[in-house]
Amino acid sequence: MNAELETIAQKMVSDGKGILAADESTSTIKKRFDAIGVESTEENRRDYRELLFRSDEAMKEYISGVILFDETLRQKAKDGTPLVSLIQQAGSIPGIKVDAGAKPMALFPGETITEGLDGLAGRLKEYYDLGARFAKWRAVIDIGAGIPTPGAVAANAHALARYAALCQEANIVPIVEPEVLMDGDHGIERCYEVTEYVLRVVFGELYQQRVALEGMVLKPNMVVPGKKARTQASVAQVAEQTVRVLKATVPAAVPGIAFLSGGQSDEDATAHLDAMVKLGNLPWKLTYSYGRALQAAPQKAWSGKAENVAAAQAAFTHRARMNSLAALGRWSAEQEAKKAA
Ligand code: 5MM
Repeated sequence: MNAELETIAQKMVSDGKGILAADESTSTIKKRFDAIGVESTEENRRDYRELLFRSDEAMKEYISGVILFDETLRQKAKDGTPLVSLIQQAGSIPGIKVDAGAKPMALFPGETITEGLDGLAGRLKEYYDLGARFAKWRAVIDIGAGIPTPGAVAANAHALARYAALCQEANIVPIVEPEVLMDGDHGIERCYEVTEYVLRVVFGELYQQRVALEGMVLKPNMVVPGKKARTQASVAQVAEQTVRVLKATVPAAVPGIAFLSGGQSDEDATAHLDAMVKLGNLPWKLTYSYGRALQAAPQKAWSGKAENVAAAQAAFTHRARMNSLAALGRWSAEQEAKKAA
């Protein structure tokens, strides 16, 4: 096993630290900026991400690594410092999203296949030279009438495993992200069933493609009911079902599991993580790799105005601190309310 990969993977999930998913592609960041009335120009995207990476306490204490979009990996801060250097100076690890997005899958109506394997070996070499030490690839699995199908899950799992193998060969730790979406009106049982199936297929493919589990990080969804489900679940139910499915499917050799937030409210994402860690007796570290649940508050506070930078940094630091406490199993609703006030 490659010791460098193992060391990086362990650092990504070290105690009380988690990952900031700031890898929104151009179309996704436009949607986020539209929501706060900010034009999505290269300069605005730079200014926004720069304010996150210059949030000293958050970056040094709570953020082990940042997933970047290609543009950001090459961008410089206002004063000319590469954004990658800001992340490194804080002791955090730069990472890169390398998939080319989920595209409609031929002959599988309503399902997608994530693209981006062509030429990936060459891109990974360049990304390593630019400072990236881990990467991310997201497969998207939707739940609906007759979906997901075994064919689409197999194709996505195969692509995830081929990506992970290419990363490890390039000395880059792969984050393997099979996201079962929480859209729809299905119950928590259906989410459990699909998540179990997807994880079993993904780990089968990782084995076939010779991926060293010690040198990767899993980024899964939590087991939750669909957003439109009539019966929502308690924090305890989500925690129990999620840990149960992970124990059933994820080998102990995986150093850590860093969840996506998937559209949960900021506080739900924190409370669920905290409740899982509090269950204890886990073979891997559990932490966060949140996009929306870490950034919704700072985006709103910033709203594109230079005079709001300090408020946005405070909002980001607060969410990062709350999630850090959750990853340690030390978060409480009282603490959240007190700090927010
Ligand atoms: C930050 O959003 C990531 C990139 O999305 P697109 O490729 O669609 O632009 C996304 O993959 C993200 O890393 C994960 O879904 C986790 O983010 P959330 O918001 O679910 O925590």
